Amino acid sequence: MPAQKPENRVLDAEESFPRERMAALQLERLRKMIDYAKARTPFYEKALAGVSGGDLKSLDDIRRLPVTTKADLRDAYPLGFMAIPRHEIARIHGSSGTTGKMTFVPYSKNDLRNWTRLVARFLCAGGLGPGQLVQISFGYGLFTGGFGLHYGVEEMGSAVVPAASGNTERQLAIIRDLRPDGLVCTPSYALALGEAIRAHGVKPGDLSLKLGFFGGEPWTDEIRRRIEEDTGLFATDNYGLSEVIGPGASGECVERRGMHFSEDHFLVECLDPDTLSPVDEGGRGELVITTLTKEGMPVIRYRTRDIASLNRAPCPCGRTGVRMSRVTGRSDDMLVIRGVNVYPTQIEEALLRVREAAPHYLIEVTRPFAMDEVKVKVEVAPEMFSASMSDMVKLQERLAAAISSVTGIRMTVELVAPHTLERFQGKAKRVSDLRAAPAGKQAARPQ
Ligand code: DLL
Repeated sequence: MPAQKPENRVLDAEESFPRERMAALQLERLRKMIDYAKARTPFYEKALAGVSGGDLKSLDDIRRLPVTTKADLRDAYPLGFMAIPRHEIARIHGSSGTTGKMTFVPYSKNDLRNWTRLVARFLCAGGLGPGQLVQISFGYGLFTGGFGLHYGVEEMGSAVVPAASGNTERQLAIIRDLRPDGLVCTPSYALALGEAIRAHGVKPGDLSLKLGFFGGEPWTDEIRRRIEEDTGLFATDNYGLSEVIGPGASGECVERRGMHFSEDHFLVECLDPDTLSPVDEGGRGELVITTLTKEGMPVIRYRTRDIASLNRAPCPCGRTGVRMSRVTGRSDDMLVIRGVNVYPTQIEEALLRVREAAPHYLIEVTRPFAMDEVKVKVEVAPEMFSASMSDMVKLQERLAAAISSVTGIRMTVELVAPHTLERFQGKAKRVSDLRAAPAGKQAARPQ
């Protein structure tokens, strides 16, 4: 049953501001933000020495300011970027990141109000109206997903089932018995839930689910198609990161041609990660985000490490907010294989072109002789699992060819039995990096 496209509705006037009006608002807020951050945080007092907000004559002048990195935040651990007195903190979230120390993010009362509204904006954009019931299967905790979505759903006048993440059988019982209209989780968990729904023999037409709001990690259109096939819902993507707010930085409308940024709260640039100069209009680059209204922890030109492109063309939905493409990867996830840059999402895209492969895979990276070597473990789809050796060899060959056509590189493909790879309840971990394994675990370099 094809997912039904919801009606297009817009929550706030700012979402459809003419671009010039938005640019004027951004410049006014940016100037204030520079002075605010300088006056209240030692980091920006130093980094922005000699600059004041009034010096910026246009938004392009932001390029004269230095960038802020995750390492800068870590150096200021735990709350060195906080710009409000301790008694004004309304909440603290955090992100563990893939490596290293946690980052804590303090919010003021106003920040929480803005955040709630920003989440409601993308929920509305993706089809949620008042009076609906939404199951939130994100973790509730330091991670911004659970609480962020929770208050956004309530802001929309809808109700929440705070299912939190994990316990797939219980999630399915809630879906079956409470009949929610919407589902919120990571795309990889939606995939796992869809798979479990299918395994229970439930047809999408028997489910109540109509809308899915998925985010927190990269995914592809092919994964979206599979989730929709298994569940019958209409799935939209939304993006954000704790350092700038959490979910709610951008989200898809029902056209699903990119995620609209809320530009009244964020100024977004797309830069070449090596030179930090702007990429050509529509080109891929690293998103660099400046918060325009954040009080608790403002960031100026924060390097997200997320690679995507920006599109300023008008959208049929009427929103004018710049649209970002899907994130194709994080610049720190990039693998260099025999000199070629490859992102895990490219490998995913290739695998999912082959119907007999299940959308469950693990990329194992080793560095036996100074170059990255990649082995891709792929589950065979249960209905395709065959005892015939020659069919399996052919499938393996087709997968290797698909990967090679997308990435330009031959990789070793290993087929594994259905349901043998790990399923994820939060963000998926699809790359197993064994390059830093202790000496002796990997082959010695030949002389
Ligand atoms: O993941 C915030 C969030 C929660 C967004 C729920 C959407 C839904 P962090 O844990 O700080 O915050 O991780 C942020 O996750 O820099 C991206 O690399 C990745 N990410 C988030 N959303 C998407 C998305 C939350 N829609 C990091 N597509 C970001 C691709 C995403 N990557």
